[in-house]
Amino acid sequence: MREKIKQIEAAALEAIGGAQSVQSLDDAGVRFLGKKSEFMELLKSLGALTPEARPGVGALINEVKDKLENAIRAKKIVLLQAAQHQKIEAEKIDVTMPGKGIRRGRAHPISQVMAEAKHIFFRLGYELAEGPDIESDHYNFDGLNIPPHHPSRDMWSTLFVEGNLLLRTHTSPVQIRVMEKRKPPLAIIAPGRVYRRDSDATHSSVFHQLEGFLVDNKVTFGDLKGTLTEFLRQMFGKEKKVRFRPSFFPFTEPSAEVDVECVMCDGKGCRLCKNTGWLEILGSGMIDPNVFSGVGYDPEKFTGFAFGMGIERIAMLKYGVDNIRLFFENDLRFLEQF
Ligand code: 2U9
Repeated sequence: MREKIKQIEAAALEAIGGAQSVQSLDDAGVRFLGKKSEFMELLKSLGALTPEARPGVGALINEVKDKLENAIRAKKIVLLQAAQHQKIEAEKIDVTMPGKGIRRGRAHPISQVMAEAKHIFFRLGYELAEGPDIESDHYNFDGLNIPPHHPSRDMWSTLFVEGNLLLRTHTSPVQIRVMEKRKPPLAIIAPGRVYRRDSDATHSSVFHQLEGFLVDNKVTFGDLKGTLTEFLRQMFGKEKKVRFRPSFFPFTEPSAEVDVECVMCDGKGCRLCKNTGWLEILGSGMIDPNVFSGVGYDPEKFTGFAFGMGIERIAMLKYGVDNIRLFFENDLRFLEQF
């Protein structure tokens, strides 16, 4: 029987020593010391021994049992420590690694130029007015002295919705609506999205305009020149020369286009300015008396100047962008440069 006990002891110590996990250690404990184990069977069979042999064998069984239990406890501590160590290793982070960094967004270049243009006029005392993108032909054309047969009304220039409704081709209707509601003096800017049936490298069928006007008694062409010169100097730089060229628009008389010295060659002549040394930036003029009559203003009593500009065009010239589509493709490699 002693022989048997020693055999079990050896086998159990080997199983405990070889256990690779807490689970297999517990299994070994059950196998060698559990209720149904060979070892416990031996304990039960003590009764079969002679009374003289019984105490000695009993003591040996208890001794071995204690030894095995201690071995299991010790091994358990080793295994738990190893598992803990492994977990810490797996979860270890290197706090000295550089961070991933957060990509910051920014305003779209068109929004940036629009905000800059608006703020120049806000500082000059202008207030903001807005209106609907879908307009009637009355506000988009008639009210602006654009005759029924004017080419800008035809299908190739204007996007019609239905009936007399269309997508506004300029923000001028906003100013008509303001004049219908209010009396001079008025200094208003009307920024917004406009729509035209034409697109190429420098024209998009959706683009942004900023228009504005000043109406009061005794507003002169000199006021127009002073205001727009100041605007262009703030937008393109104080040192830039500005020139006014006669032009024609149905809603202004007289009318002028305003050029700024070329931003790329400083007026020497280059590809951008087509060797003229000048870039056309603005349209402007004194508001036509017919426009005033249309909104119930007495053209003998009031005068005013008006102007309009395309924001995409200004952004293209300011930043040297040669294709308008770049503004609408939302390619981060492009947008991140602004
Ligand atoms: C009212 C009366 C007159 C606004 C004006 C222009 C000249 C002009 C163009 C610039 C480039 C449009 O975006 S663009 O294609 N605009 O040349 N706009 S005067 O005149 C007005 C506006 C409202 C009641």
